[in-house]
Amino acid sequence: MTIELHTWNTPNGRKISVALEEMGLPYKVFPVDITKGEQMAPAFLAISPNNKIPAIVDPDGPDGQRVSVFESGAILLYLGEKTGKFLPQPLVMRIPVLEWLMWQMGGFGPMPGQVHHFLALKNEQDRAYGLKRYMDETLRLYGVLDRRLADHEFVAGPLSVADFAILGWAWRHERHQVSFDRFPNVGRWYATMMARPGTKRGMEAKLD
Ligand SMILES: N[C@@H](CCC(=O)N[C@@H](CS)C(=O)NCC(=O)O)C(=O)O
Repeated sequence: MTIELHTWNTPNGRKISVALEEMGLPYKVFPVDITKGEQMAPAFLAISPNNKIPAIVDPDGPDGQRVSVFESGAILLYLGEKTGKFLPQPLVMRIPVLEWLMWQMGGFGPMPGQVHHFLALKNEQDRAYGLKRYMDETLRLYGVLDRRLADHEFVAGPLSVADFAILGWAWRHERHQVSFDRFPNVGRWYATMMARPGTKRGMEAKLD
């Protein structure tokens, strides 16, 4: 049955369209225009109480029950559990997936997101401190990822939902003004990911 994807054309939204495409799950996009405040509509808040995209509704959830899920990390884990894809069962293999997924959710997203915010400010005084703080942290995180990918093809061993999560933000590297010249292993991983047909479809899906 078709999954409803309530989303917008943003890094957190792209994680889920990529995952759905890679998993071969049928889905229908329900755009939530966050530039017009549609994330505050009561019908959306009923499935996403934190008023942020993405959220999904699966009419064929556990025990055939309709279920909704918000928070992109929770959605990725749900879809991985549902399909048995990109989320290994053995705990020893699942640990790095959880680690790198949480790493993305806690840092490699919130930090470049702040860079996007401060870059857009006009007032130099308002801009300078925030931009330095969040750019330094964003570059540190890219360094962490680059070291990890130096001896791993994908971030958590086999391709996993953690790669989809990180890709959503790496996809916006030009917007947060990070060049892969400084992070060649990230560049290699990014090219591999973006060449995958499923990932490509997820990146090109119309979300707005
Ligand atoms: N931790 C959340 C973050 C989601 C998020 O920040 N979504 C942004 C777009 S990328 C949003 O909906 N912003 C609207 C708002 O803040 O009102 C997740 O990963 O799902």
